[in-house]
Amino acid sequence: MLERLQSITETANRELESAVGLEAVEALRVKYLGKKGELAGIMSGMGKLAPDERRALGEKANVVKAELETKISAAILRVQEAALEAELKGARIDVTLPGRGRTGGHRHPVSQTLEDICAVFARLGFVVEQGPEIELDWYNFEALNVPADHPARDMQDTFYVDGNTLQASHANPVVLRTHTSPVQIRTMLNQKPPVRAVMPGRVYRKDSDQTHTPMFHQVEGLLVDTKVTFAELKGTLDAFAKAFFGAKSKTRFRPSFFPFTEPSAEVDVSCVFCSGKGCRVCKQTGWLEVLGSGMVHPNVFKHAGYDPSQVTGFAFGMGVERLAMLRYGIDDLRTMFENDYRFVAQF
Ligand code: 2NL
Repeated sequence: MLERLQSITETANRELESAVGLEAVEALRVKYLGKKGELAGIMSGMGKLAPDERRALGEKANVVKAELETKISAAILRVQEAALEAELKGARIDVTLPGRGRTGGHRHPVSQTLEDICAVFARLGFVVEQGPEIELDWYNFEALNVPADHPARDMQDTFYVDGNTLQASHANPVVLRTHTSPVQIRTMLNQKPPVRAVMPGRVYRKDSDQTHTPMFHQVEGLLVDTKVTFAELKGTLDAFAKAFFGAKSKTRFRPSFFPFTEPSAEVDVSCVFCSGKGCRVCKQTGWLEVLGSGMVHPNVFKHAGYDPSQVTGFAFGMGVERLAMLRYGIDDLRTMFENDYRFVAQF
């Protein structure tokens, strides 16, 4: 029996040394130390032996059992290390690599610019008003004194909403708003003067080329009170330009025309790239066009339920994509609409 115990120990050691994988080691543990294993087999036959033989065998069996347990633990460690080694070699995982950092989200440069424009006007006392992007023709054109034959009303320039494609056959066609001005009409119809508000949002025009997209963003503004003058329009928009483009910016007002304002002016800001010296961006003029503006036309007040003999006001509008491009030095409008994270993350 002692000899058999000795030979079991030797075989077990050999098998444990060459075992590959955790399962093989576990199988050997069951084979030698399990309830029906080799060692248990020897122990069960001990009853037939003489007492001193039994004691000698028992002592030896306990030693062998402890030895096997140690060897099995060592074998488990060995196969686990071998498995990790194989994984590292296969380059499936390199636990020594530093962790990958998480990139935060980014607001789109158009959103940032839109919010910044509104923030400047908020400091000047303007509130933010919003309204529908799908709008009745009346709010978008009629109330704004845009004549029926104005080219902006043409189906080639304006998106007419399904079921309203035959503009002439409908008393009140539905359009995608072409500017945020209808929000100003709605605001005036809903509240008495004074009004001091900016209207940011998406607008839609049937334009698509290098410098125009069918959807873009606008911020318009409206200030109505008694005795509002053109001087206040100039002061307000000059203050905006200095806050948005920098304190050294200058503005210039050029006569212009919009159906909804009279008089009307286009506002230029001294070129942000060359400080007015003349460069490629400002086409050597030293000026960049950034805003349209004017004194609210009396017909617009009438449509909005205000008495033009009692109130005056000024209004203005600007394109957000254009201001974002000037501010961040972006030269291709299309990058704004590609939703490429690598683009967005630069601002
Ligand atoms: C531009 C020009 C402008 C307005 C928008 C406006 C609105 C009402 C009454 C009068 Cl309710 N005017 N809006 C006035 C002048 C210019 O926008 O170039 N926008 C990108």
